[in-house]
Amino acid sequence: MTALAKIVHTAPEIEAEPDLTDGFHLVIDALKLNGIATIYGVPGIPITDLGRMAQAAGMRVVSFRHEQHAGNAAAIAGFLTQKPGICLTVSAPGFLNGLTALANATTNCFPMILISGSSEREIVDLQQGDYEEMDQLAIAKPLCKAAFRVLHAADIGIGVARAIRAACSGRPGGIYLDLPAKLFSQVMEAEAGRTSLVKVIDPAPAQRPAPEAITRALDVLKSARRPLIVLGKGAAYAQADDAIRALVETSGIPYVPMSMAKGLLPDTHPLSAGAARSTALKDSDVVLLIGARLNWLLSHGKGKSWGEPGSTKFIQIDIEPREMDSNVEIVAPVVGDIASCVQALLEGMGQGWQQPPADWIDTLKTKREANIAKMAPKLMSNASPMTFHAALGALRTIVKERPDAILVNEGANTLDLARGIIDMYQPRKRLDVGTWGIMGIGMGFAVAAAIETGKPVLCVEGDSAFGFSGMEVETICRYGLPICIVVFNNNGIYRGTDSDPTGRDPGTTVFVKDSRYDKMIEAFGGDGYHVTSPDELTRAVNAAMDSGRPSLVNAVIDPAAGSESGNIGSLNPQSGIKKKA
Ligand code: ADP
Ligand code: TPW
Ligand code: MG
Repeated sequence: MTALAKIVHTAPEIEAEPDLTDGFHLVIDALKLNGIATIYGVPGIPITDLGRMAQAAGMRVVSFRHEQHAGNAAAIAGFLTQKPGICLTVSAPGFLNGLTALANATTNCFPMILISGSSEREIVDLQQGDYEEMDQLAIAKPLCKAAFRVLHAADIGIGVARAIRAACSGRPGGIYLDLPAKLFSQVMEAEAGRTSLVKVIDPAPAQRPAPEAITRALDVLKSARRPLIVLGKGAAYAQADDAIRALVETSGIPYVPMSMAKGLLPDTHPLSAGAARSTALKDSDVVLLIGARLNWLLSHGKGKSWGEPGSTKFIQIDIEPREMDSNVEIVAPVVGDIASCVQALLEGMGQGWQQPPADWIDTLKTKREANIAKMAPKLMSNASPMTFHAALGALRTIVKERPDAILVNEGANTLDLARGIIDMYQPRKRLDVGTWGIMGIGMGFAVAAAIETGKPVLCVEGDSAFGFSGMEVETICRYGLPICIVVFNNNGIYRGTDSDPTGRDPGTTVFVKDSRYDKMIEAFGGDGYHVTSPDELTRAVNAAMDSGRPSLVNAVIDPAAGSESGNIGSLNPQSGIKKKA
């Protein structure tokens, strides 16, 4: 329990009053009771003292420069720890700044709680123009998994408990908790306050699959000639690493990891078909999805990427029943938590399990080796300015030598190429733009990754991507975090070669040429490096990571090397108006 407010009496004849507590302390006590040790946020009215008191009570309170980054930090803390990450903001504008992160957390199935102070209900509801007036609860609702407001100090315990359970149980997601300013100063007896708190028991209960769902799934899997497992970030989140590895190895079924599932098994595993992804998807006849949705990232389970219509049967493991049949028919839905479902499949396979046909394994192996061989010379070029491939070839070696470092990655070419080129070796080491392909997660994810895991962090950032959260380098320096940011500086978005056809302004996708992002971190006492070749890049990143200090490497990339929208140029609409010949 934190220090409790005490009424000081000067008149001895008055009977001693009981110890008191208040809304501030109850919020802190409720979080601590539930094992939540860190708050990410931005201070201001009415939550400035909440942050101070939480710090005084031993919580880690990490103050950012913008709420979106604090929110992203909270979201990825949730992904890494299975406990909801907490983001704390002020009312209206701070709340709105945090909301993007809350919505993104919900979209990605990360457990997080956005706690925002808010203005007085009476004034907000009559729209009388309070300081930072906004009906925050109503605005948050459609953008998160659940939203709650607490009006009485005595309800703080139950409010926090509801938020935690809602964030973690079933499909995880973002929760909004609205705390009006008046709540914080409400006083109640300390003992009553203590008993009002709730320690959430089993916040994410196991959800065991129905035995008949397991039998059905195994029957479909046994009928396969060309089976494939797709591992998604739900599988990474579930922390069922040993069971998943056992399932892959016992079944002998090749697998493809989605980007944040990379490293669940090492990308160098003989059954990894990551480097033969297109062939694996197109030619497979039965696909077992584990914590991966058939959304745009898997071409909705149909079309060219999946071969002839109807040629692929899907088995899906997911905790969310409504995910089944979302895009195509799921012939064997397995609803439950991944640990239980994978365990049940393993048990069902038993002794007599038949390995998949050797020709399928060989096809994928041959394709994988051919693709790797085709890529190899590109990764070894020492040309200056660097291509994406050459720079990523250097970073690939560094990650191989430092497999416990966490890789944060965003950009377009910088993202798509890094995902393919940099092998991961351990679970939950690759954090990226996720389901929305959102730019701006970089520094928030990096800060939380460093704080939650204590491991070194390597951020591989497009120059545009970095700009969305770049001011947080000050936060990184202030907390002295072991984060090395590499900015892939190609002078712009996708490429640095665009121009304004009228000649008036810079092109819409280009930035100031030859910018020195390394000087940004130097302004705050971090270490800047400026490199133009893969050898220099290797030396700089190794030095930065050895030092464990906040560092930023400005890596000059050929402005002409990138392609429009990276790998997803086909999603870019084209003008329907044809130019006259
Ligand atoms: P990816 O982008 O890597 O393909 P998605 O975010 O699309 O992954 O899918 C993750 C899926 O994992 C979601 O449908 C979510 O419901 C599911 N999920 C998350 N945690 C669990 C869990 N513990 N057990 C089962 N399913 C889970
Ligand atoms: C919140 C649209 C997708 S990728 C990208 C933008 C602006 C930046 C690409 O340039 P970068 O990478 O980072 O320099 P590179 O290597 O190709 O040069 N706003 C948000 N999210 C998205 N996805 C965008 C805009 C976008
Ligand atoms: Mg760029």
